[in-house]
Amino acid sequence: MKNLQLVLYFAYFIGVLAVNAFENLSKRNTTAISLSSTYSNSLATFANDGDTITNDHRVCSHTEINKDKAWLQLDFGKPYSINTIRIHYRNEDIWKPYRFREFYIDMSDIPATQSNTSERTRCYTDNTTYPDVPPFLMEVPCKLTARYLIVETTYDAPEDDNITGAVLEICEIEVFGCEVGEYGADCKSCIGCQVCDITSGKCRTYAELCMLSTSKYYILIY
Ligand SMILES: *[C@@H]1O[C@H](CO)[C@@H](O)[C@H](O)[C@H]1NC(C)=O
Ligand SMILES: *[C@@H]1O[C@H](CO)[C@@H](O)[C@H](O)[C@H]1NC(C)=O
Ligand SMILES: *[C@@H]1O[C@H](CO)[C@@H](O)[C@H](O)[C@H]1NC(C)=O
Ligand SMILES: *[C@@H]1O[C@H](CO)[C@@H](O)[C@H](O)[C@H]1NC(C)=O
Ligand SMILES: CC(=O)N[C@H]1CO[C@H](CO)[C@@H](O)[C@@H]1O
Repeated sequence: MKNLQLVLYFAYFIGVLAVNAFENLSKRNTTAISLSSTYSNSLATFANDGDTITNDHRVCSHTEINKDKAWLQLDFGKPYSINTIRIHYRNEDIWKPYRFREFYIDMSDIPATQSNTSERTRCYTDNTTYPDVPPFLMEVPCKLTARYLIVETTYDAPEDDNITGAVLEICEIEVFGCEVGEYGADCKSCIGCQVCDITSGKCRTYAELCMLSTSKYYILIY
């Protein structure tokens, strides 16, 4: 079992190096991270401190209980072009990612405190239904350009006996992308135009970058 875990961890690590040479924007010193509310000492910054431990909620971000909505927001300070997002979710022996069902990810130029979902662009919707749980480690494609990235949920997990409402418990979020006007894993300048598709480098209009999202399938990292 230990060996298997080691092999899987190694495979994951190779995956990180091979697939994601894109810059990890959540760690930039110009990126601000925030939560809709904070449970105990489980601050938003636990989700971008580089610590990817998922089996100890004390080192994860955690929103307050008994709220209708829970979100985690990354403010990049200006629009960036995103390629993929990797989320490490709380996953303890006694507490699986029940509250992670039906989460969604939006991008917007309006912050979460001021926007409703109709003013954002959806890049991912989880459709996990009870009693299944989403994978605690997942990489989601999100090819959009905007200033704010919002992971949000209104889901009320049935496993929460005495607690109602939505809770988010993100242990780490890594966002891989480039400056607007760059593409490819090493973030090269677009050729022959101002803005282009982040993976192919094909010239696009800025409006297209803010609307096109081909994200549908997540990649399991195991
Ligand atoms: C932020 O990061 C950039 C690039 O790594 C660096 O040049 C700059 O000095 C940093 N600024 C602060 C305030 O740490
Ligand atoms: C969302 O915001 C828009 C613009 O402010 C507003 O017109 C609309 O009624 C809002 N929708 C909801 C469901 O609050
Ligand atoms: C839920 O509430 C009941 C009655 O107040 C209490 O006995 C029980 O310990 C609570 N369970 C949890 C998990 O807090
Ligand atoms: C979840 O369902 C919505 C609505 O049917 C769909 O647009 C979306 O692509 C689904 N998400 C995934 C990951 O399949
Ligand atoms: C979780 C985390 O910090 N991931 C990566 C973010 O980006 C930096 C620099 O590119 C990497 O060193 C981290 O491993």
